[in-house]
Amino acid sequence: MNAYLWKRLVFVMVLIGVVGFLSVPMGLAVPGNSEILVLDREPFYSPASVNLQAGQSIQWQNQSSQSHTITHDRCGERYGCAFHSGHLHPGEDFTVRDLATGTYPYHCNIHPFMRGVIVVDQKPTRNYHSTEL
Ligand SMILES: [Cu+2]
Repeated sequence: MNAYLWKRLVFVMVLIGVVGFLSVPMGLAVPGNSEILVLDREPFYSPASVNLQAGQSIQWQNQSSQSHTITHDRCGERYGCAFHSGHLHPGEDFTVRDLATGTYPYHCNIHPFMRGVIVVDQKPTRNYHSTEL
């Protein structure tokens, strides 16, 4: 192997190493998805409690035989309604993105006994002095 090819090989190996090294922390920072199944039986919203990091989206998939809503509890108040799906028919899904940090209890308007909660935390990479708590 001549010197030129050797240098190219070293360059490529270093590049692969750098990309691999960077992709670990970047992978943690890239928003992911969280899925909740809507079911006919308990816990109805499965899982009923979900923790997200800021920037992640969340999707409900109605796998039950009836229509439901995914309704933030504060939608019954004058302010602060973060999400409301309307009637989600069997087989449909509903996605919420960019929820602010906080705790979001929600329910089904049609079946109020169906309850769940979403907790959105700060990204762990930030050194953050909370003013919201
Ligand atoms: Cu329902």
